[in-house]
Amino acid sequence: HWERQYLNLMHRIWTQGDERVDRTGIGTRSLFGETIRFDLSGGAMPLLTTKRVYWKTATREMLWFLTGDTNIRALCAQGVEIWTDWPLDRYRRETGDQIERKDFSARIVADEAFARQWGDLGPVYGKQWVDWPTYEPAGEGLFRRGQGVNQVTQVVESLKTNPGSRRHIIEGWNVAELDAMALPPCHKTYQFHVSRGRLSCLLYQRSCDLGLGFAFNMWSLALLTRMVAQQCNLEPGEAVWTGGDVHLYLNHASLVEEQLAREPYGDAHMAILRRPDSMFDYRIEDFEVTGYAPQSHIAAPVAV
Ligand code: UFP
Repeated sequence: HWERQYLNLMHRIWTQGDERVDRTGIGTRSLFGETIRFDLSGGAMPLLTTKRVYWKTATREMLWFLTGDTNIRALCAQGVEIWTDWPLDRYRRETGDQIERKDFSARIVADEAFARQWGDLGPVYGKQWVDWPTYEPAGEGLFRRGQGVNQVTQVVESLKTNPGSRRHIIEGWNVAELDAMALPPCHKTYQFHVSRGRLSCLLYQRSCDLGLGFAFNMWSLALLTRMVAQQCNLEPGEAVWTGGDVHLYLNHASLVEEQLAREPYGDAHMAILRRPDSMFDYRIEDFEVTGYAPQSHIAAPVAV
């Protein structure tokens, strides 16, 4: 079962990882440079079965990235709170108001001006993916903003017209804008590859919280690959996940223990029920997952 790769990696990190103090102050055990592969043939999808993965939440996030939006408002309005902690943290720090997360989220949804002031994450994934900034000379050594680059459109186009290219890349790591982002991109580079009519994608993730983030990141990698494959009339190939600093937080001990005691079983599949006109026309109802019967959810704290 593909999930063995994940459980083995979890075990190796927990028992052999380098223990270090990280940015969050919680502490991690970590290994550097790891790969997990998944074969997407026949519609199979990499959903962990040793705990419930909320794939619809991750899918809503992917659709939100593709809109180019960087404000959490649209996510909160759908009950997706995976990005809420960052703006909430900033709001609490800057105002001293120790508002509850659910109240903060409700206010973001109800109050547009409040959302504009407090809900934006800066130029994170969505912005870089569909509107990477460019500059053009404006005379006297000055520059003005040019037309942004839609990397997603460009990759679909290049896959259709030049499938053999080695340059099919969507990049999130805009060095000049890192400081303005709530969190510098983790899943920073997606490279697509066509071989024998099959589309594969390799994700390079610079930093991975294996206990929480990975399940989402692996699903999203596969989802994006499936969507791009559909748009390019290619069969799904492999999803290849590569992590730089792959870690477990020290406060995830009970998650690790619980999950390593479980046995993976079953294979989830996903159908895309419609062929939307472009990468930007998918809706949550277009995705149907079957054969997913995971073991119960395992809660664990998120490091902000
Ligand atoms: N993280 C993930 N996947 C993501 C994401 C964050 O695993 O998609 F956005 C985790 C990795 C790390 C933390 O534990 O969030 C980011 O911290 P840093 O920027 O210090 O690597």
